[in-house]
Amino acid sequence: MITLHTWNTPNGRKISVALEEMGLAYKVKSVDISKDQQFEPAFLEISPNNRIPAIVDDEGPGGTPISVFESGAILLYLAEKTGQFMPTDPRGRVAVTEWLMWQMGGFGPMLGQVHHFLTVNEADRSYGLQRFLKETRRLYGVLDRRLAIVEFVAGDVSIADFACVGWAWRHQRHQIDLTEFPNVKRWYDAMMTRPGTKRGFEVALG
Ligand SMILES: N[C@@H](CCC(=O)N[C@@H](CS)C(=O)NCC(=O)O)C(=O)O
Repeated sequence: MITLHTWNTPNGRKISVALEEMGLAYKVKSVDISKDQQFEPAFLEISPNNRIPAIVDDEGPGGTPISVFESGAILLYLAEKTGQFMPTDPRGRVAVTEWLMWQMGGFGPMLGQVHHFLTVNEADRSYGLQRFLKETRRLYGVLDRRLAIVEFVAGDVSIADFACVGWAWRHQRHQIDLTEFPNVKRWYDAMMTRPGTKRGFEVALG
């Protein structure tokens, strides 16, 4: 059994989507980040950076438990464990890894800054909000151009899609109108009609 330590956020949803898509049995342990539960010692033992998500897999390598933190590392672990959503050919693996790293380095951290600056009072937020709104639009443009030539982010459906859809799910919050990015909209709509992805967004995380 896998325990998913998480909260109802884009990074948390990436993993519930992956677990549902892969058909893995798991239970959810909510970590209420609005109450600073991410700083509790028991959680820090499995997630030393005090961020959700993290997983504990009772049946890790060699049949013994393993914990994994960082959503990108979790997605890679689950893909390797199940042999799903990560191609076996080297070129396909490079594409998935590229787009997973692209999400982890930009299409998440930058969008999250928009979410943050929207909570800051107007007098203090102008520079930061404009900077990260611009960067967010640039990243959606990159994704839109990519999705003009491939059906899914790295070709076939992969963990790179699960990583990106977790953040695209919050497009309204970071003030993106998907009709301005038609290829992203086509991909997003396709992802959201997948039964596993739908379940991953519906499951209660806290
Ligand atoms: N790079 C990390 C980022 C995780 C992250 O930022 N999680 C947020 C919620 S989406 C969190 O736990 N925030 C709690 C805090 O800032 O203390 C990952 O992808 O797992």
